[in-house]
Amino acid sequence: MNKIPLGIYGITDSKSGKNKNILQYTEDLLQGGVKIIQYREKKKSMKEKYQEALLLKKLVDRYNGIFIINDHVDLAILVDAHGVHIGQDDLPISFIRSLLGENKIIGLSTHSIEEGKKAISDGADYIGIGPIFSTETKEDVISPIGMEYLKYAIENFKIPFVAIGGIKEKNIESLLDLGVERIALVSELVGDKNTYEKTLKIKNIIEKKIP
Ligand code: TZP
Ligand code: MG
Repeated sequence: MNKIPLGIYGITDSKSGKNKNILQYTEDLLQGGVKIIQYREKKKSMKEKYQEALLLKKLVDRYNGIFIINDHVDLAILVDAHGVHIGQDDLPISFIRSLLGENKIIGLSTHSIEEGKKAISDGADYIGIGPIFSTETKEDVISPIGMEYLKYAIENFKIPFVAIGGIKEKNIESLLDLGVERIALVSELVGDKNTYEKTLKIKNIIEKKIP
């Protein structure tokens, strides 16, 4: 299923949002114009993740947004999320597809042209490409992948891809100028003292380039 919106891809993060309420900052993202939210919480118990994900799904539904669960296919099924986002070490896409069916979204993180091509042939609905710049948000982070893969994806890939990693207000235009249409920003938005204002500002920067 391919309905990955253009523009900002929002992701929850307990590190950047440590002094904030997850429902409040997610609503700020949605009010600021984000149409897709990924629930990505690495350190919480499954019980807590279930409770939060249920509430967030309801919230995102109110904004007609898309709600994606990181890592947990079971949780995605239980809260009727729109899909899951997985990594290279997770179960193969074909297994996850057999659990979720054709109508759910499966996104996969990729770091090289080879991983991108494989994700597409395996049936990913969209891919993440990154980290583009250095980031402290991801704990097991690898160094920035460089621009070659991103440029290759812009020229060749027919499925949606989301650039991620170290993307800030100050470097977003360089990506838009290359032709990137979907951009994940985590600490820049969740970590800002006014997530709503910051999101709106970045949404306006993007919309000048991709109306
Ligand atoms: N995957 C690759 S980089 C990253 C993830 C989840 C973190 C991006 O966070 P930030 O704060 O936008 O650099
Ligand atoms: Mg993962």
